Amino acid sequence: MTAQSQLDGLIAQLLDGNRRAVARLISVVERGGDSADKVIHAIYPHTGNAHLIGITGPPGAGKSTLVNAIAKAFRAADLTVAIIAVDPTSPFTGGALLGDRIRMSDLYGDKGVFIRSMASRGQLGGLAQTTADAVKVLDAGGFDKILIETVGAGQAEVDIASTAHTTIVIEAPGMGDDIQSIKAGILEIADVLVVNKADRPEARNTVRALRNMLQLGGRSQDLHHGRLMETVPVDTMENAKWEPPIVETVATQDTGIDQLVGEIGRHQHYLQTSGRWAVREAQRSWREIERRVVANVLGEISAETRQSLTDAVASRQLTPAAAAKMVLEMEVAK
Ligand SMILES: Nc1nc2c(ncn2[C@@H]2O[C@H](COP(=O)(O)OP(=O)(O)OP(=O)(O)O)[C@@H](O)[C@H]2O)c(=O)[nH]1
Ligand SMILES: [Mg+2]
Repeated sequence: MTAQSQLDGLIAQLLDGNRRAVARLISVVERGGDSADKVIHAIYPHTGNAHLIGITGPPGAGKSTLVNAIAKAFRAADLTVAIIAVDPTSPFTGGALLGDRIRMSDLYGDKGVFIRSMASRGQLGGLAQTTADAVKVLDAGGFDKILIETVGAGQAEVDIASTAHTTIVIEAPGMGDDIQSIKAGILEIADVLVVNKADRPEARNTVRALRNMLQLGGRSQDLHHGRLMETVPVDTMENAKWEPPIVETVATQDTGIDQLVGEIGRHQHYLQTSGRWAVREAQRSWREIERRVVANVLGEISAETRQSLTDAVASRQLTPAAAAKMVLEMEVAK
């Protein structure tokens, strides 16, 4: 059997709901290259049905425990669930996240659940791209809900979270100064805020800090170029507005999970009824085009060329614009 017909067979099985095909095709897209492109090309028309849910927050906040609890709640509602645990800080898969797998073990053996760990292995386009491709495989595989867990570690988690329709930002009390631990930028991507470990007394402070930050940030959402959007009719404003709720949970005891799952459902409903679902799809599409353009152009540049251009710009011998032009000309000359 040729590699091509083997791939075709796997793709047919995937679209038929075969779980083994899911795992094998994720490995193919993880490796990248022509086979990955072929897979994505074949499955792309079959994607766009899953609800993608990003879960991010600082290390140890309880993301995996919460993902486990959310997945169980979806399963109870007879929805199929895929979980991708992404660790941008680790170059390895498996090892670092093994703990997660064990914690999620009560979901093992359930054919309606698929769990996969991913780490950054220097892929072209980066982990965000690999994750987006794995999500496509899962989407085409027919999973209703795709949960993407990413540890909060700089820009990476913002990228990966923005792959989702609904982004859940988890905080936990006692992780240093409450406000300091909540990074700027993270609140902007949050559709639902969770204060986990609500069994701890300090959780009250975390909730209060988040509420204050939301109120401060919330006002600017009504501003456009610094002016209030008075021209927008009130009913449209109401429709277009989503106030991120703050949900308190004790993931280890399944406390607050019903409310959290309710808010996730409410957000999905909001996206669909306000027209925002299409807006997010468009944003996601453009971000991916952009990411691929950059990866395609820069991926071919050698480390030496990169270094010499960087040095020339840093030492003011070349402007950033001139360097960019040279990179693009190298691309055209290929
Ligand atoms: N007291 C308390 N402990 C919790 C709660 N949720 C999770 N934990 C514990 O917190 C620790 C970290 O939980 P994880 O679910 O692994 O956290 P995580 O955010 O996935 O961690 P990383 O993936 O390593 O960043 C574990 O020991 C959990 O049992 C909670 O609601 N209350
Ligand atoms: Mg985890």
